[in-house]
Amino acid sequence: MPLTVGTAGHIDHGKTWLVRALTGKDTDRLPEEQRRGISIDLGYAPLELPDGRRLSLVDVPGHERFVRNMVAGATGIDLFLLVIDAGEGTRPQTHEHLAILRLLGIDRGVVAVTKSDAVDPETLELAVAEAQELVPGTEVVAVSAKTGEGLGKLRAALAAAADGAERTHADGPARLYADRVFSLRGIGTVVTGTLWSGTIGEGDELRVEPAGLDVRVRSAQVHDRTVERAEAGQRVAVALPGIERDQLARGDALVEPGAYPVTYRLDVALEQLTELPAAVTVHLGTAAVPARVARRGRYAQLRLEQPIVAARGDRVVLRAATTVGGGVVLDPLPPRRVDPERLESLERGELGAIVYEPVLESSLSHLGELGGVAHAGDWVFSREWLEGFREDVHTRLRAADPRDPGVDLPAAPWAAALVPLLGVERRGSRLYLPGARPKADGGEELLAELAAAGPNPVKVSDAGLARVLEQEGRLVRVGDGMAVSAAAYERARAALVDECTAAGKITLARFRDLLGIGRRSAQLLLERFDADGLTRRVGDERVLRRAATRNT
Ligand SMILES: Nc1nc2c(ncn2[C@@H]2O[C@H](COP(=O)(O)OP(=O)(O)O)[C@@H](O)[C@H]2O)c(=O)[nH]1
Ligand SMILES: [Mg+2]
Repeated sequence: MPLTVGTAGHIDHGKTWLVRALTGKDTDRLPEEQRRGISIDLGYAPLELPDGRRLSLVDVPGHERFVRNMVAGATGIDLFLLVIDAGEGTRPQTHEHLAILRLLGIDRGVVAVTKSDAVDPETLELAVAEAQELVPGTEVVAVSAKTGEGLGKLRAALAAAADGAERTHADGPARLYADRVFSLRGIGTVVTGTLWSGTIGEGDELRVEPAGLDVRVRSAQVHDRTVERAEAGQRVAVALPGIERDQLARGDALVEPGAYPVTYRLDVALEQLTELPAAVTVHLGTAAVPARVARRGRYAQLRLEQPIVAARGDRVVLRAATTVGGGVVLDPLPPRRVDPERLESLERGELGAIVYEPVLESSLSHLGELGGVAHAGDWVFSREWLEGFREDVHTRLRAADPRDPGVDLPAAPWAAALVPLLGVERRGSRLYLPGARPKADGGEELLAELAAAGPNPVKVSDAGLARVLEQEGRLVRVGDGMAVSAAAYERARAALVDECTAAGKITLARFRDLLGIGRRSAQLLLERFDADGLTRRVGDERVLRRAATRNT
């Protein structure tokens, strides 16, 4: 695929004439063809180089259209051809176009000082020197579209510039910003634009964002020819059957479903041309959206009036009356608060540095590969945070009540996933040091007392001790701060189950008589059976729950 050269320069400085002199194609006539539906290409003209290679020249008529097209399609442009009228020298639009090229990172190209036939040698020399100063490191060639003077040298200069140029189009998922939408009889809605990344071909299922409209590609065309798959960097026309022309507009993006964030906020590293106004128009892809600028030093958050599709690393151009600056997107889905430290890390590419406490990995996938972070399940977090958390848990465990030396599992959604990394033992909703057992001081005395009391619950003065002994399975607590021994509880339970199995039910009085205990004691035990899910009250009687029957 040929590299694309975009023309730039002040109006009437001779861009179109130069393109025609180089290629034989009059790009000014293309819009007309386009209106008549003949071509989908905007001012495209193929240029043969002396060595047989081909470049593709894009010449967009008119300053506003140029700017719009530049800020929109510039990722499809690999090289610039900046045209300066030898008689007029640099003009405001020369500077603005150059600034936009720089903001978009298009730094390779050639400067043509044209209309050399119309000025004296001294003026020409001055114009060339001025151009050289304006764009240091770039070859400047004096030419005339009228006489053909210098055209050979210009071709050679373009060839040299193309030598070092590399396509930087990403391999990522498909993304194309619509620059035109129209309908063709018998085909339906057609969207054109530069394919920023990925490929598009017949049958692909894509989505129009921000609308979230699912579409299916009927066909893809490049330079008016149907292709199997259109590739990144190419200008593509995509036919989308089944959707109406007004469901899509310039600025919308055609993307692989779910692959790109749709956002109202962009955190960017700023490049400023003039004092930044508080309100700007943000240009990203073909979208142009009004926004407020929340600035923090070299960074800013652009708060957009309408959502757009964006990705980390995208370049934006900021315009008010003219171009005021630009930026590189550091985070296309940032938190509302602008955090310069976080943005510094992002700018250095230290994606891991923005992760501290556990966050869902999926919530950061738009930022790219996260390096240097720890994982557990769906969560990512920093090792430093994990160390601190582990230390905190262990400190609290060492300080815990010896009768129940555990701490609660944190209520956070990531807690369960992290337990295996903490060097602790999980028992239900509590965490313990490995092997840690509750200390039951005075337990033997209490147990002896309970054993003597049989099925009669005994008041327990030390509630903590009772809880520990219950966890150890040595007693069972009932209401009123009372307890029975585990053995007595089991005997009472067995008696109840036998009776219910035989009689289908049991009353308080019957249970009391079976065990030979007081009414209050019987009631406490029955309530505990209810709480354990063994029995259910039906009026004055109790029956076994079905689940309980199955288990016995
Ligand atoms: N003498 C002379 N005039 C030129 C040359 N190139 C362009 N022009 C004149 O400049 C006008 C504007 O050129 P054009 O290519 O349309 O400018 P654009 O707006 O930059 O595309 C033309 O109509 C010509 O009159 C040249 O090489 N020599
Ligand atoms: Mg022109």
